[in-house]
Amino acid sequence: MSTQPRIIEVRQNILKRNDELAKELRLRFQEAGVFVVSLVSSPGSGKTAFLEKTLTLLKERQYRPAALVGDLATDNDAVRLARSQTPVKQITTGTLCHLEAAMIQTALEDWNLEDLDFLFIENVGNLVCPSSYDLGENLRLVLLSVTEGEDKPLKYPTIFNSSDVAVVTKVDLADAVEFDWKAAETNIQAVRPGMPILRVSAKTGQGMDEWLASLPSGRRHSLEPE
Ligand SMILES: Nc1nc2c(ncn2[C@@H]2O[C@H](COP(=O)(O)OP(=O)(O)O)[C@@H](O)[C@H]2O)c(=O)[nH]1
Ligand SMILES: [Mg+2]
Repeated sequence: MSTQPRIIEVRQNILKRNDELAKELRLRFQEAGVFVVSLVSSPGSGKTAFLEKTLTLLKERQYRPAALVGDLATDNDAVRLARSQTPVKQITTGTLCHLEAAMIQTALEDWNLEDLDFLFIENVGNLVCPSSYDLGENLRLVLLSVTEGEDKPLKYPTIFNSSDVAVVTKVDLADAVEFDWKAAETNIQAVRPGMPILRVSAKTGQGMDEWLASLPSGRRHSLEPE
C-alpha cells in the first residue's frame, strides 16, 4: 500500500495554511506601512553581510529598519546584524530548512510594526525549501555569489522563479574567481526573463547605493524630510 497520496495531501494542506497566513501578514504590513524584503540563497552567499550593510546604511539615512533571521541553529547571524543598532531577532528552525509564515507571525508578536519602515527577513540558507513558502514579503531577493558559479539559476530554477530580483554578491572577488558575467546573466534571464540583476559587494560597498535607491523611499514612517 502506498502512502504517497496521503503525504501529498498533508503537504498541500501545510502550503495552503501558509499561504493564508502570509496573506494576513501582507495585509498587516501594508496597514502598518512596512516594506518587507526577504533574502534567499545558498549558505555562505553573503546574505548576512549584505543585510548588515543594508541595515546600517538605512539607519544612517534616518529610516527605521529591522530584521528577522532564520537558521537551523545558533544566533550568530542575529549577533552580527545587531551591530547595525537596529532591532533584530533570530528564528531557530531546528531541522527545518526554511522559514514559514507562522514563524514570522510569532517572531513579530512583541514588535510594533508601526515603529518600522522596513523589515528584512533572511531565510535559512537553502536554494530549494524556501521557494514554496510565502512569508508575506513585498520583495524577494535571491542572492548568488561570484564564488559559487554561474550555473546556479539553471540548477535551481524554482528559487529564481519565485524571486523578484537577483543580487550578485561579493563582486570584489569576481576577477579573482574569473566570474563569467555574461554566462551568469544569460542563465538568470533563461530561467526568469526580465529579472532585474543587482551587483553588490558588502565588503567594498559597491552597488549598495543602487540597491537602496531601488527601495521605496517615501515610507510613511520615514523620518527623512519630505
Ligand atoms: N570578499 C567578500 N566576502 C564576503 C562578502 N559578503 C560576504 N562575504 C563573506 O562570505 C562569508 C559568508 O557570508 P555570510 O554573510 O555569512 O553569508 P550567508 O550564509 O549567506 O548569510 C563570510 O566569510 C563573509 O565575510 C563580500 O561582499 N565580499
Ligand atoms: Mg546568514
